[in-house]
Amino acid sequence: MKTLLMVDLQNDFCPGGALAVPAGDEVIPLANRLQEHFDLVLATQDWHPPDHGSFASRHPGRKPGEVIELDGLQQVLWPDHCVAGSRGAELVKALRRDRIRWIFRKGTDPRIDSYSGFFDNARRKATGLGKFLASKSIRSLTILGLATDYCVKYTALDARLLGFETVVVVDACRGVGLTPDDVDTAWREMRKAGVRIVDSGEIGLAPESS
Ligand code: VGL
Ligand code: ZN
Repeated sequence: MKTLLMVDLQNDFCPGGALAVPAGDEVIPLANRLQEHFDLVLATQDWHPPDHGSFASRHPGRKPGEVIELDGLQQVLWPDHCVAGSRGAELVKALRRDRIRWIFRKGTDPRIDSYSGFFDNARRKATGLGKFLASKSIRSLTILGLATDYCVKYTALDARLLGFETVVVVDACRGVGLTPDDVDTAWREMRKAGVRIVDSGEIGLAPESS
């Protein structure tokens, strides 16, 4: 079954949002078109409590972009974003949603961030995505979304770790780029882990594989 996972296509990651990814909204029309080439469409949603530990506002004297230790892990601090139930946490309105079978929420524990759509950053808790895919005997996964250097990267790396054949659609992703190299480094790390990086033009052209 050809499976598409759309990562964090939420208002807060688009221009005007709390943690705007430059040109993040540009991927939406592509995400809409690509869905038609897949049998199963899934999504992730960053979904934080208002007092989430990744919010700089929870750490007096700290600013977004700084790195602290949170519950034993290195944590980049972010502006308050994707607060559960807020408008910023909603999937982008222009995103076609009628084909989304399930949305996996992550980052719900105030003490730990979760970039990957599979596990939180300490791998203490799973979102259910891995089990869902296993229950349907799905072995390959195509990923797109926001942000290349955080949630897309960690989702793709975990997919590889779990043994999925993993494809990321390069032109359907955009990165945060806290430092200028972050996005290039993310692509390099994904490639090194065996992720196949393709252009949207290559989707739907290949013969049925899974
Ligand atoms: C993300 C930073 C914080 C992402 C989520 O979706 O890439 N980045 N929370
Ligand atoms: Zn977040």
